[in-house]
Amino acid sequence: MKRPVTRVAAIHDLSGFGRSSLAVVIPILSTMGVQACPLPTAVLSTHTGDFEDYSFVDLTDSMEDFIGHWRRLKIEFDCIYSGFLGSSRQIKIISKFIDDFSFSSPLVVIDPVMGDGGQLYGTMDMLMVEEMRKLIKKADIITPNFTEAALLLGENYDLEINEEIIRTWLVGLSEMGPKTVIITSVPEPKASKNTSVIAYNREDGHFWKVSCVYIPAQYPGTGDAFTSVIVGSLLQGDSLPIALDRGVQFITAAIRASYGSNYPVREGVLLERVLANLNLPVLSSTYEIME
Ligand code: PXL
Repeated sequence: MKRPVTRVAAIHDLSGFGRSSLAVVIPILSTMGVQACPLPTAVLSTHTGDFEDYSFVDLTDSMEDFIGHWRRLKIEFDCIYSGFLGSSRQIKIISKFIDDFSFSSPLVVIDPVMGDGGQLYGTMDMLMVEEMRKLIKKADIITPNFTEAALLLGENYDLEINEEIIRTWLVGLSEMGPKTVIITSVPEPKASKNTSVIAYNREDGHFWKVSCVYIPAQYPGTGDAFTSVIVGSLLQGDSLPIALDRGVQFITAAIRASYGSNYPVREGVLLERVLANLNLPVLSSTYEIME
């Protein structure tokens, strides 16, 4: 019997305060009518950006037992979606998870969360980058930000990038495994007030771009929110450019709601104020095809 809602294995940490990872992924997928089944990688009191003395419980040892139970239950997933991971061992566990649950042919989406603004996050190191290069081989779709794309490719983080170079990055990342590569926070040196999301689909050879106005605040969890909207949208049957549009429009609305009310950046975007936008039809579309 066909299930009435699609089902995602959501492999991320749970940070109690600061709106990132599962605290963002679950409400977005639920609002989009998708069942999120969390496989928590760690539980933290807050996310690790801009909070000191956070408390952290690593769940690496329990993950294999949780997965074992899911395997005995023979759960069928329509999508496997991973984000922030706590250790290189977790990457190996997820790689095996993807193999073990391949029987229902899930869409494998890997958000290689490792850093931002040209820097690795404090809990990451180059071994994680190495392991992430192996994990993305198994992905259908990856959604690195500009920093993570540079790390995966071993390229310099250079804000003076142009479209020709970013195309080579997209193709290079796709040659590492994933059919679809979506790079977020791509700087636009010619229009410094803008940033863009640029995507490549190896199967049809198309490059897509959605520009957005840059807002000078780095809210945590926006990458998690963006990829969650992409996952929800694709599972609802949208095409890649429409999914990109929906992701960018949602994040823009969330950042504007927060920035406009001077909300503390480290607490993340005012998700609760904009979640309902996900149920609106796409009223205006701004994607461009890059020829
Ligand atoms: O949003 C990415 C993320 C997820 N989880 C934790 C984080 C971060 C980014 O800082 O610290 C724990």
